[in-house]
Amino acid sequence: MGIVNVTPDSFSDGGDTLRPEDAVTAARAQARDGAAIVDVGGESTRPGAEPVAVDEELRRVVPVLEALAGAVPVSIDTAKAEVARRALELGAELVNDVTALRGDPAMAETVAAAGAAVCLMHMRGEPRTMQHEPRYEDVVGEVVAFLEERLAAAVAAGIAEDSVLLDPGIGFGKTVAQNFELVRRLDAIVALGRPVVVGFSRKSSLGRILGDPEARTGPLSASVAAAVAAYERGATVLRVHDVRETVEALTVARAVYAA
Ligand code: HH2
Repeated sequence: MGIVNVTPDSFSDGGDTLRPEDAVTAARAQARDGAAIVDVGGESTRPGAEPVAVDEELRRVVPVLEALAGAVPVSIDTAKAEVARRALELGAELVNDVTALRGDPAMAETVAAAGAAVCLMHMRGEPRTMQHEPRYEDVVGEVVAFLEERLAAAVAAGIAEDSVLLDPGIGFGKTVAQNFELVRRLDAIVALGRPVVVGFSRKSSLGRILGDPEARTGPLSASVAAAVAAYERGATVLRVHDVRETVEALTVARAVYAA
């Protein structure tokens, strides 16, 4: 899954693809480079991010979705039902909701009515405050219990179980150690029986484990390593900014298994 952020403030690429034509070019390039789907987002969820109004989010993403319709498989990264509905009308196949259907009471019904797929992600708190001393007794157990409950809620709302993907939410209310523990013990999430999405790309835990305690991002090399580690533990969707390098690394990792 490639990432195209149509935002001025995303944590690693804010502003790079804010102009619709730049976002469309980036999405097409990611598809050419091997992305199975491109995740288009108009609101940053970085720690401390301020929410974006629905009109502004639509203004950012709709021209991009219109241009990509029918050409590139698209996922819409939004917590707003109105944005999801418009994106689904324009051909998006998947709603990537970092609130796992908790952010907007109309979201579950919107996804169900369209027969779309949905990614349910674990997040502690909300982006504005989520990194304020995250504490868990057992981070893996709590993430698994949360995802299990959200999967049941999605199915109860009429979303087909087969259409649900689950994501531990790397960096969303977790310490560096907790992020790595979630990848190390990914099998506990895989055991829920749904495809697992992991988004470790460029996240600050990668820069921090490399020795900079103040890092806001992590480098490409570390992002690729994290994607391969997650793949080897059962992740089926890797959400990444650098598609070509990740696809190459995953091709090699897969060849090891095939051999
Ligand atoms: N991470 C980000 C945003 N959306 N969605 C899922 N399912 N999983 C993730 O790990 C995830 C996500 C943060 O990355 P990015 O989109 O590059 O940054 P920003 O939220 O600042 O736009």
